[in-house]
Amino acid sequence: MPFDTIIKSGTIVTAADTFIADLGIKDGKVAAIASDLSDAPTVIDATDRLVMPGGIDSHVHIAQPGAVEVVMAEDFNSGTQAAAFGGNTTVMPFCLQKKGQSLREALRIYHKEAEGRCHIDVSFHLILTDPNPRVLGQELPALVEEGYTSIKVFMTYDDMVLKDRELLEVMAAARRTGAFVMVHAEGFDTIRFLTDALEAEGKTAPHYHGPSRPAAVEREATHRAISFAEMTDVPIMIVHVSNRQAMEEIERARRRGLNISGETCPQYLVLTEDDMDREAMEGAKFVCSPPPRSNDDQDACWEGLQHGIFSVFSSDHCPYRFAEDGKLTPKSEQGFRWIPNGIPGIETRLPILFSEGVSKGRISLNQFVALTSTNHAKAYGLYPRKGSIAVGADADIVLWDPEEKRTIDQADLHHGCDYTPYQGLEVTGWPVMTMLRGRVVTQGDTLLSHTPEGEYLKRDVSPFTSRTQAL
Ligand code: DUC
Ligand code: ZN
Ligand code: ZN
Repeated sequence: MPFDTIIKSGTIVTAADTFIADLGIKDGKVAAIASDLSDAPTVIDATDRLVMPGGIDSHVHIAQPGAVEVVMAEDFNSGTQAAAFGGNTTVMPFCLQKKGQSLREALRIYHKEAEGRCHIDVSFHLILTDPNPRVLGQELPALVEEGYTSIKVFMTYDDMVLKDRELLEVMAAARRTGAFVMVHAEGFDTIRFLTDALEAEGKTAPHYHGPSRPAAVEREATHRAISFAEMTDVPIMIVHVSNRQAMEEIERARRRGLNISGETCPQYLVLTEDDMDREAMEGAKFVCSPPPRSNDDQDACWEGLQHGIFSVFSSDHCPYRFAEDGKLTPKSEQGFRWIPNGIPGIETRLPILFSEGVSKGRISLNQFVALTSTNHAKAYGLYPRKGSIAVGADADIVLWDPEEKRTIDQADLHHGCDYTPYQGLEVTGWPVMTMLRGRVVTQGDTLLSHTPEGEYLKRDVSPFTSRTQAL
């Protein structure tokens, strides 16, 4: 039999094209795209459905340890299930190196957590918090060779921040090894200075998280990171960009010919600083970094998506329960400084961008696919195996009902968190089936992959960095 499965009469959408066709799947790969396929034991009618490459969420945190009393509300089982229900087939969580720890030891722990628990494919970025000569000179080159081809660095947080010299050393090592650097661009000292000043005035409610790290903090760090990338001649990705000023830094750098990429996230499109100003500790549910900002900043994030300043749209899923082990530790009640930074969003990323973007006419269907799947695969070395619908690619597919109307409700979600910051948001468009390598993982509200079939993905070096190396 030529095919295992045929998806019939769907509207296939890639980053480039939209057309009605049948799609034949064999041995987990797309085997044919044609006008009238037949001969398969399973035929799925996709009339009036969009058939798109499964979402790739290249920025999620799963089972990542935080401060001592805080627990992340997600393991690889719940996180990858929720991702599948949200139309995703690959996620890229972070593997956090603790100070003094080797990268290999950090990876051993994360692989153990993920092994056998993933319902979709997974690949780790490395967070470098201790970039000593052994890490940069020996471990990193070997790990890049082994398919760990991206690293994240932080310009803030007590236990993660890198000094400017360290940032430069990491970027120089990236230049040598081909690792692609993702930057959390907020300045440590500026945040500390403003936080201390706010606390001295008794301003400790969750709402003050925003003023403790205003747009200028992010703009300054973005500018600094871009300048360092220019000096060391490496492409970088500025992640979770929240505002106009930071977006314009990236835009300016790109106009000058620098290979700087940008990422934004749902929270910067549909939440604002006012959400952190809700009664009592409710505002803590929206505390993430960078924080949600103004309506004008939302507009800027849309402009960045529309004009390609941002090439990837990720969730930055970083879930902490609204409970004693998450947002509401005894310390958090003393002041916003102690509220864990991060919100859930792995399951709602695609519906939010589809509804606010495609259904409301802000972006095209093809831009939607590029921003949620294709560009992630390209930037992080998974293309063309992932990120498109093409003969030979993995049959990672989401079937989408563009007309389905839903109101986002925590009761319907599958993540490990006990709330969603998007509660009550009305959306048009919802994933109705997610397939991983030709096998149905979720259909409607049912999980069909009872045995997790997700694989760990080794990645090629990013084409951005391989071009740099070739210079
Ligand atoms: N950075 C992230 O990437 N995620 C959550 C918190 C943070 O600071
Ligand atoms: Zn970050
Ligand atoms: Zn993050």
